[in-house]
Amino acid sequence: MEMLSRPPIVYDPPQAPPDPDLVERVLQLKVERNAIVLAHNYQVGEVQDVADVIGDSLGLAQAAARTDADVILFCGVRFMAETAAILNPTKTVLMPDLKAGCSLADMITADELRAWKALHPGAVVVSYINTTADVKAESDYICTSTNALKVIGAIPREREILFLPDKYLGTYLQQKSGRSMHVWPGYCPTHVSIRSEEIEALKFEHPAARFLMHPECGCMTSCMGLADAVLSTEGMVRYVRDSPETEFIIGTETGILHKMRKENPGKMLYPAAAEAVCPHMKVNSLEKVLWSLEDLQPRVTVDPETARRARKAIDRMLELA
Ligand code: CIZ
Repeated sequence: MEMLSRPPIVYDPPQAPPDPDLVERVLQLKVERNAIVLAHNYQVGEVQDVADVIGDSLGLAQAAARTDADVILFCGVRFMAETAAILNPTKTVLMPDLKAGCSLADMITADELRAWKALHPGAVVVSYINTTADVKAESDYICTSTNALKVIGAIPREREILFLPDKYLGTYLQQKSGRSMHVWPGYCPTHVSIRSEEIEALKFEHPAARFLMHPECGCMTSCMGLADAVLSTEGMVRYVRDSPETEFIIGTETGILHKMRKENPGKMLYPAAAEAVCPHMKVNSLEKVLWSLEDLQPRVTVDPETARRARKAIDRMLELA
């Protein structure tokens, strides 16, 4: 009965609307610079609201490849802008703030991967898209949470697999594919803050709510049984949009709720953990978007040889997807 006396959960508080002059100046500059603004699903609302495309890292990198804009302002974290730069070597790729890194991507370096490969000669290296360009260049395949099972399924069963860097996604893939893999012990600190106790309490308060879980969640083992679906960010956006259900518990970074709420005004969306806020994603702001468009800085570049090798691994994934 303890759960009945639990204080109500304070969901993400409403944000003050941005300065309309700032918004206006950003919109003008996009035209003057022939720039496209791409925003990841986890960006703050005011950045999403001035974006031309909102999506996951791969979808945004592909949108960058389709555009005839001269300038791509990538509002996400560094590995995402690097992926866009690798897929679009002739375009100017900017980020509002180069300090927007990724704790998960930083959990394995290219040197560490080379040492790991040396212990398993002949193994196939499958790297999650949350990796630096240097690590991608050492990989055979890149995957996203949308296509990881397809990528694993394309590798002959007799081949040894090194999967990196997320141990929870790796565990999920092993369970779903029935393949045993060597998994790097990395994790996303934001997704680790999502706990099964909170989900159980939310389900108790909202019994009709569907729980959508991201495979990076640290509570993978205890949360799997509670999940109605395990999905990537784009998978969650589509699920909420297309489902006839009206209540959802969203098990990923809370920035995604902005887009979901705009698209689904009649549906109730609860963050699985109000504290699942990525500090790196939140480094970007509308002011920094403006400064970046004004100065055409900071630019994201990838060493051409690293980009060539990383691109091979990305292209292998794209051929399968
Ligand atoms: O690829 C992305 O954008 C990430 C990191 C997660 C997802 O599920 O979309």
